[in-house]
Amino acid sequence: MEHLTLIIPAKNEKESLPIVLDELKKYNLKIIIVLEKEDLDTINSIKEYNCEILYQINKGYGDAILQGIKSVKTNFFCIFNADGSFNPIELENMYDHAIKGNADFIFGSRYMDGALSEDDTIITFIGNKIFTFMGKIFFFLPISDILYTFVLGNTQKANALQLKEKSFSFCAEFPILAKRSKHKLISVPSHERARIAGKKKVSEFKDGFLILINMIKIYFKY
Ligand SMILES: Nc1nc2c(ncn2[C@@H]2O[C@H](COP(=O)(O)OP(=O)(O)O)[C@@H](O)[C@H]2O)c(=O)[nH]1
Ligand SMILES: [Mg+2]
Repeated sequence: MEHLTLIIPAKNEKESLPIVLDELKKYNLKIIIVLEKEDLDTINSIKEYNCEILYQINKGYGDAILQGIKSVKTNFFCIFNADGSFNPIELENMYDHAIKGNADFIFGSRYMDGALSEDDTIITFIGNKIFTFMGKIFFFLPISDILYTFVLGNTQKANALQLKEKSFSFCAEFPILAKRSKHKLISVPSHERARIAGKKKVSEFKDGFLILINMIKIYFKY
C-alpha cells in the first residue's frame, strides 16, 4: 500500500496507541500521528516508534484530522483511530477500491452484512441510525454509517473540500461536502473492535447535539 498514509488522531491514548502501532508494523505504511503538544503521556508512549508526529495548532478531533490530511504526501490517506478499534487488515480491501478507482472515498460501515461493532452503546447506535438516515434524506449520502469515520480517500480531493469542523461534527461535514462536490462515496463492511484501553472521547449527547446543529447549518448554507 505504497500510496497510502494513515492519519491517526490521538488524545490520551498512552495504553492503546503503542499496541496499535505494533499491529501496524507489518503493513509498512506511512503514518502521521496528530496530537496536542501537552499530551506528554501519549507522546512518551510512542517515543520508540518511527512515525511522523504533528502537533495540533488548535484542539479537537476534526482539527487533528484536517491538519493531518494537509500534510499527507501520498495520493491516498486513511483516518485511523488510536484506540485499537480499527483492524488494519481491512485497509487492504479499502485501498483496493481506491486504487481501482471504484470510489473517491471509501467509508467503513458497522451496519452492513458481515459487519459488526463491539464498541457501540445503545445511544451511539441510535444516534448513528438517526444521523445516517438524515444524511440519506437531506444530503443523498449513499453510506450506511455516517459517524464511524473509518475513511480511506483521495488526498487531493479531500483537501479541496475546504472542511472546517474542528470538533466531532467533522464526521458529518466530511461526507456531506464530499457528496456535494460530486465525488463518489461507497461503504464497505467493517468490524469495529472494542477500544483497547482508556476512555471514549466522544460525549454522546453534547457531540450528538453539535453534529445535529451542524447538519442543519450545512443544509441551509448551500
Ligand atoms: N488529536 C486528537 N485526537 C482526538 C481528539 N478526540 C478524539 N481523538 C482521537 O480520535 C479517535 C476517535 O476517538 P474515540 O474517543 O475513540 O471516539 P469513538 O471512536 O467515537 O469512540 C481516537 O484515536 C482518539 O484518541 C482530539 O481532541 N484531538
Ligand atoms: Mg473509538
